[in-house]
Amino acid sequence: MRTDVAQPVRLADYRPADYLIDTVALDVKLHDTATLVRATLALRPNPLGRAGAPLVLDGDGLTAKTILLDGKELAPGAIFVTPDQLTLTAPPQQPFLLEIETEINPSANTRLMGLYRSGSAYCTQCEAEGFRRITYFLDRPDVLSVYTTRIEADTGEAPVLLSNGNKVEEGKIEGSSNEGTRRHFAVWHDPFPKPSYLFALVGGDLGSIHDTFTTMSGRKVALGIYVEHGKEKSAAYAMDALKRSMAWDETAFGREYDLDIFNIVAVSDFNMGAMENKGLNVFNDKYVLALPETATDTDYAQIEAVIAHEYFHNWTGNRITCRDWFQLCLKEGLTVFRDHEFSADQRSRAVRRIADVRTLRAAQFPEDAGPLAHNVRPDTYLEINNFYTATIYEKGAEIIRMLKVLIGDDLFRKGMDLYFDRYDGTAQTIENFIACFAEVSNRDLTQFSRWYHQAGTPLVEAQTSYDPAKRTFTLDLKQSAKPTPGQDHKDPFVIPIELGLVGADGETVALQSATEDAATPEELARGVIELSTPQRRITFTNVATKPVASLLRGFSAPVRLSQSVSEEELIALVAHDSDSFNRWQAAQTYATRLLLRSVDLVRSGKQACADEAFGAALHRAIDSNINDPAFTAQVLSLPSEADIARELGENVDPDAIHVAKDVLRAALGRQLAPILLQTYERLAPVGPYSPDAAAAGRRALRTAALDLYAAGSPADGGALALRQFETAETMTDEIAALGVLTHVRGEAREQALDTFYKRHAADALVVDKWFILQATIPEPGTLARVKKLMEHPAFSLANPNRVRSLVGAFAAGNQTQFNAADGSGYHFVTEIVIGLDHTNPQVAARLLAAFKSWRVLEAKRAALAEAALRRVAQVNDLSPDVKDIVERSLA
Ligand code: B3K
Ligand code: ZN
Repeated sequence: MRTDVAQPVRLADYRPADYLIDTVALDVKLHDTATLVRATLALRPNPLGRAGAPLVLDGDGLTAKTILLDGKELAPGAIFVTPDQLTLTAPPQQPFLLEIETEINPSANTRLMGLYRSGSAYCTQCEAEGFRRITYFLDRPDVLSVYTTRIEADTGEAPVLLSNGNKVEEGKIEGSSNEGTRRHFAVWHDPFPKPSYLFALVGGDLGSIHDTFTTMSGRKVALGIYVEHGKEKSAAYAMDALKRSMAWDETAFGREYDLDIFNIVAVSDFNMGAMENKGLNVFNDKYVLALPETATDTDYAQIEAVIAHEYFHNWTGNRITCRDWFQLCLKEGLTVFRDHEFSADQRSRAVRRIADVRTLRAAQFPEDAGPLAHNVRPDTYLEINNFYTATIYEKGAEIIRMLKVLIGDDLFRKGMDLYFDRYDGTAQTIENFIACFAEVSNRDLTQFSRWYHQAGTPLVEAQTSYDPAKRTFTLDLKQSAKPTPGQDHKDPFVIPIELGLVGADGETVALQSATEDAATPEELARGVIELSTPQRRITFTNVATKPVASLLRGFSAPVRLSQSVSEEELIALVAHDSDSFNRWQAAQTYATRLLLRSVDLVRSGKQACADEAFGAALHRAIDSNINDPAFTAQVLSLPSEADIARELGENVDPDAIHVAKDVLRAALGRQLAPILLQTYERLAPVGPYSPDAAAAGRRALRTAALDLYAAGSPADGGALALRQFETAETMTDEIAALGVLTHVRGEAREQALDTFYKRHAADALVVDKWFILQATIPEPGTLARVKKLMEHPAFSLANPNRVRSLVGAFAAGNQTQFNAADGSGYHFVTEIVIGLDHTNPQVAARLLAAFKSWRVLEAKRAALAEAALRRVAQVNDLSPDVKDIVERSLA
């Protein structure tokens, strides 16, 4: 752990490196406690750097064994070495070679950054600053080098040796017998210059599956996925997703794979989802392994998305990388946008959009509304690992999507082509990226770029009025944004608002506008209004009867929309809007209003309310979307408790929200019982499992129907769930049934949980689902249950997936118990954070971010949350990761 007090890094201080490293030759002798790394770096002064500057290489807890400059030892005074830095005071001003030997202990690496062990395998994670835990280096993304990596290991312990690029040599080491062990080696060469964060190395006794992909120019690429022995079959879907991703990037973006080999390794100890190392992606096994009986449809969809995401990084991230970490969204936002588009093409575009927007609202909106809000392109950071956020990823993707909506599909593709052509092989900035689109579209995108530089979710308020005499329909739009940390004033954003007018009988009203408040012909033709001023009025003409405005279709901008629209009009939109996203949105808006009213009632000691008209609208939605079960399932899923908390925005009482939601679900479940039962029976599984979107959609609707039915009729619903639980052939059906059973207190629940564990005890990823279900039970006994589960042999604080499934799910997915009125939830989570900070600060900091919305809670809870955070802040020797989160949360 670092001992110095971390200083903030500022974008304004960026300057190019003083030296460049053209080639890196690594010789790694794997050993579980004493791995030797010999790095030979070919350095030269950077023409853009300061001539004669000292050479300062980054390290993190390193022990240097030997250091040679052009083959010779350095005189004292010419070199200073600490565990965290290596300085040559007066390095040569022409090319020179620096050889550094370090010894590292992968078994002691609990932070899972740098070289560490997962099970019996050796693996690496270098992004953002993990390479400096392997050797001293210019560990920054704008220093691009060609790597040759020789790995040596015991043949028995690590028969598989992988690194970036192509394998150029391998062999046995003769006479290597050391206590009877045999050693072997492999040499990998990656011809593409890359930053150190994309370096990877894996050694282990792993099983694998192999396939090939022929690129559009006819090159054959060998594909491999490496997994724990015995799990090979579970990697088949990931391989299929990989091949589809490779083909899609060729057609959608003209991007072809560039090496002869593409390997993926799945490991069970991993801080995040996966990592895009050049030619050697390393994955959390959760995003690789799937069989129908172990993985849900959601897991399959996530595997497809993450495999695609990491693969797409090969161009957006690897071939063109980031100049500095402030530009993180250049690769992440763009690559999320690309994986969203891929999933939309592979599945249902509307349903994917709904799912993506749900994620954005659940994860990014609260971040942007709280103390951890930051710009998509930040100006300063204390710990870069804390910036792998929903804002960088999801909002970053939304900005790209808006850009596409604004300039249109063709110019967007032209802009991307120009970006790839112009910047291939370089480390880039957001400005240079945006300039490509400005150039091809001939538009000034300066104001649009504010999306990168102003945090917070803008609010768009829309008022409409109809004048029957003039047959005009007037739309008044207003944008505003609340202050966020460090930003009191916000300049207007460019907000593309896709819209349509829905006539009284559901017909589409043609968009015409010819008054002084006119929309431009281009806006009318495309149905996209640009709101780039604080207010704008648009008058539509020739409107025969009063229409309903369907605004922000497809969620065309990441804003909050407040629209003057009646409940009857919302119901009309649920039935008739030609934009599926807005059909779903209208139902969500209706439910949200209902729930907000209900929360008020509960808090003033009255009964929560329901609404028959809404039930009737849902009934019609089930009937009329009979051919789109995936969509109908989304309509039936009410806003989450966190959604309601966010809408309230202040004085939040999670218990009242929970009661309101329970009452509404129960009422809807009773009102819709016949059609829910009928839907449930109609969609019973037929034939073998297939993970495709259509089949998954049928299962999703069946699950939603069971869930709502059981909310209204717990006894009957429980019986159905039990039957499903006992006969389920897929994890999707099994866990859906267990979810219903888990929400009813009693013996049946405990028995079902027990049975589930016994069935799946051998599969850690399935046991994670068991942890999640229990951690999210919304009743007072849950904290005690979670604490008890921490003693369970299947739980381990050393494994990030386990921590996220039990403690993370409790903190982020159990609104009432994490926010329990006695502060017990806060106390528990902060205790874990403090403990975990010693071993894995990244995971600890992530967990602590669950407090991001503490300021919107009602006063008593807010005070308890603040006290818990203050206790963390007072701990000595906090990691920069946790210190940064706690300080920003309290600021
Ligand atoms: N680039 C990695 C994330 C690295 C996180 C470092 N703390 C995965 C991804 O976004 O594809
Ligand atoms: Zn990424």
